[in-house]
Amino acid sequence: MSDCIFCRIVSGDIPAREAGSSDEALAFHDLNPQAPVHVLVIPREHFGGANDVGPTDSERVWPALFDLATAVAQELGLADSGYRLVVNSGTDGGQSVGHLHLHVLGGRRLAWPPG
Ligand code: DGP
Repeated sequence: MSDCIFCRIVSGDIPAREAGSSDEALAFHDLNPQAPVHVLVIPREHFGGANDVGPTDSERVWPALFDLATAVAQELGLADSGYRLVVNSGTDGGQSVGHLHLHVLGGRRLAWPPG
């Protein structure tokens, strides 16, 4: 989608600091980090959000996101100290960009529950 910021990052139109990639997914550092490590993992294909990954795509899309997220966490040294994987969905979930993304947050102790 040409008007989607994250699609434009996938296509290279908008620069991003890459943290990892696979055939299905791309990982890059968040522009507005909420932790010392804050990486976004997105599918290369456009899905508006969690609700838009139907049964046809789910076996391909979700494992690709979680596989790359855990690889990035390992690569960035978070595996032992721990980290959080988050998908914000819709208004109450705090989703601000309409392209499915998984947050990888780590590098400090994270509070729970979220405020
Ligand atoms: P969410 O609120 O869950 O939709 O998270 C969207 C995140 O995307 C937010 O933490 C800021 C980040 N973000 C928005 N625009 C850009 C961008 O152009 N580049 C990068 N690297 N991150 C962005």
